Amino acid sequence: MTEDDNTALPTTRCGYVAIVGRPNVGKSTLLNHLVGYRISAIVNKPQTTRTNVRGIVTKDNFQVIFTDTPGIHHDSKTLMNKTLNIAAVAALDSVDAVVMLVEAVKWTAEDDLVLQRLEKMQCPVFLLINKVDRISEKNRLFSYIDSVRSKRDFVEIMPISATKGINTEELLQKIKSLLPFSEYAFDEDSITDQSLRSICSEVIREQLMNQLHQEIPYSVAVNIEKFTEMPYRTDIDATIWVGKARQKGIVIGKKGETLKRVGIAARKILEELLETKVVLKTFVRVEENWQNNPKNLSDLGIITR
Ligand SMILES: Nc1nc2c(ncn2[C@@H]2O[C@H](COP(=O)(O)OP(=O)(O)OP(=O)(O)O)[C@@H](O)[C@H]2O)c(=O)[nH]1
Ligand SMILES: [Mg+2]
Repeated sequence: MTEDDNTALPTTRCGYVAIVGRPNVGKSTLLNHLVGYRISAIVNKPQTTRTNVRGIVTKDNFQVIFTDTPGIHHDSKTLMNKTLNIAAVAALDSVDAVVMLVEAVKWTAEDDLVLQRLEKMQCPVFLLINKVDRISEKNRLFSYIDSVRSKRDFVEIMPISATKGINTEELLQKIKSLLPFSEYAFDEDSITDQSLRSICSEVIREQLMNQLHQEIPYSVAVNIEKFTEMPYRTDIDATIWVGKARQKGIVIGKKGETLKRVGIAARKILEELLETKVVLKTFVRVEENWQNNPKNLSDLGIITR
């Protein structure tokens, strides 16, 4: 390399980071917090995220492209379950760093499964102990940190809170210091690879998952049939798929109450997101056993190839 080439090195840093962990540990919450936008669905139930979702942070002189992934889990009952695990592992391909999330102060068999998936990774792996805002006895946290130290050679073990933003700025700075010097891969104002249409579909699914119980949250999918942006209004028609005929009545609820609640909550969020009036129409359709149908999964963007 000549001296001239040296002086031509970019002063910016840019790189790719995968966010992985078992279901419900707070991966999507962390992504949304870091980006400062509601990109990924957040629900207090496992297996919320169904596709890899990119969120881009551009700050000072660096850019990080984070990928939020579906929770890595043991269940492989359906083709969708298997696809989620495959997607999470695929996100590890050619990243500059990985952040693995666990929940303070637990360690489960699925956390071990995540570690196994990371076994061959050569890049730095952070262990983030999330939800520390719930831990009042700090000694419990310290002994937990000690107990996880031997699990792998982590570049850093950090207690964080994705909801409260505890240590998240420190995390960004540590990630930054590991990134290669390079031009930005995306425009400075890009924040995601997701279309507005799919972000809106995820808002509706998030509200459905919040309102539904037992196996139903995992049996619904949302397909946007119409998304028409007009100067003062956006019209959205969404079809909610259920996997079995008996689930349709549960989603609609007595006198349509459940679906009405979901519609009101989703519309409120959509109006804030789109900064316009939203007319949301929802329809429920039985798409028998869609979780095992490759065509259905492909239409929903869950199978990408
Ligand atoms: N108290 C507390 N709750 C949190 C924190 N981070 C996330 N949560 C909650 O944990 C639940 C799961 O969060 P998600 O971000 O959907 O978790 P996830 O890891 O993306 O889950 P999957 O997509 O199912 O794999 C939600 O109820 C969040 O509000 C945190 O720092 N503190
Ligand atoms: Mg998620």
